Amino acid sequence: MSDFEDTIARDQRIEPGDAMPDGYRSTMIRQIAQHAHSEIIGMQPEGEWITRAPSLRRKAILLAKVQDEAGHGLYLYSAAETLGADRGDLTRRLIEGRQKYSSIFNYPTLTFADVGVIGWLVDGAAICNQVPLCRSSYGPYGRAMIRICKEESFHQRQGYELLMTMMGGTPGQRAMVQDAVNRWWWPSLMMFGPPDDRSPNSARSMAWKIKRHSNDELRQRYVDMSVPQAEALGVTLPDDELRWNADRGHYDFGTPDWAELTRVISGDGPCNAARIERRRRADEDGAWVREAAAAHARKREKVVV
Ligand code: FAQ
Repeated sequence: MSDFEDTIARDQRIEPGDAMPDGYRSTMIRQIAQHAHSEIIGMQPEGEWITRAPSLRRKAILLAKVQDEAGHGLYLYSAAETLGADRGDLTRRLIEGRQKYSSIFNYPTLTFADVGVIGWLVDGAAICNQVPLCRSSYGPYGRAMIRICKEESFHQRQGYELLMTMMGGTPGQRAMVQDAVNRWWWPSLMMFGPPDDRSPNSARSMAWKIKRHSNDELRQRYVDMSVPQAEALGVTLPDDELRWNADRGHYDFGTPDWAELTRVISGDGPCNAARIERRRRADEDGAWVREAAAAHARKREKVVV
C-alpha cells in the first residue's frame, strides 16, 4: 500500500507536499476550481440587486454577503494553487468555457424576493453539499470549507429572515416570494449534480474520500431539510409528488428535468452568455491592477535584496 492509500485508509489528510496520484491532483483541481468559479460567478445574480435594494439595511446586508462570496472564491483559488494550479490560467479556462461553474448561477434574479430565495435555497443547498466536504481528504480544501460553511449558514439565515419579512407584508410581496420559490426550487435540486447512475466522477471521488456522500443522498437530505422550512415560511414547493414516506423515513419527490441540467451545464442556460461576458470584462478591467501589484512586488523584492 502506498503512503497515499494508507493516509486515505486511515482517514487522514493529504497535504500539498504529499505524493498523490495524478488523477487525485487533477480531480481536486477540477472540483476546487469549479467551486471557486461558482463563488465568483455567484456574485452576479444577487449583485445586480445591490443598487436596487429596498432599504439601506438590506443594501448593507447584501453588500456584505456578496463580498463574502468573493472571499470564498479567493480562498478556494488559493487552495487550488497549493496543488500547482495557476489562478490566471483557471480564470482563462472559465472564460473560454473549458471549466465549469454551478448551473444555479445561470438563472435570472427577477425580483428582490430572489435575493431571499437564493439565501434560503441556494445557500441551503450549498451548505448541505459542503458540510461533509469539511471532512474531504485534501487538507487545504477541507479546512477552507469550515470557514466557508460558517459564512454560508449566516447567509442562509439572512435569506430566510428576508423571506419571513416579505411573507408578513402585502399579498403582492407574498406572491413575489411564492413566484421566486417556484422558479428556484428545481434548479436548486440540480446543484447536487446528476443522479448517481449518471455521475461519472462519484465512485472515484468517494473512494478517495473527496466526496463523502453521493449526489442523490445529499439531494434527499436537502429535500428533507427544506420541506419543514417551507411550511414554516408559508410557501408551497412546486412539486405535486412531494409527500412524506413513512416507510423510508424521507420525503418522496419528483424527478428534476435532467435535460435542462445538461443544457445549462453545457452553456445553454438563460444567463450563461451574460455571466461569462461579465466575468471576461471584469478580468480585462482588472488587468492593470494585477500588473501594478506585480510591478510593486518586484520593486519591493529589489529593495529587500
Ligand atoms: N453545475 O460526476 P459528477 C455556492 C458537472 S457554491 C455545473 O456528479 P462531481 C455558494 C461536474 O462538474 C456552489 N456542473 O461530478 C454560493 C462534472 O463535470 P466535469 C458550487 C455540474 O464533481 C451561494 C459533470 O457534471 N458548489 O453555491 C453540476 O463528482 C449563493 C458530472 O457530474 C461546489 O462546487 C452543476 N450543478 O459532483 C455562492 C461544491 N453538477 O468536471 C453565491 C463542490 C455536476 O467532469 C450565492 N463540488 N456538474 O466536466 C461538488 O460537490 C461536486 O463537484 C458536485 C458534482 C456535487 C457539484
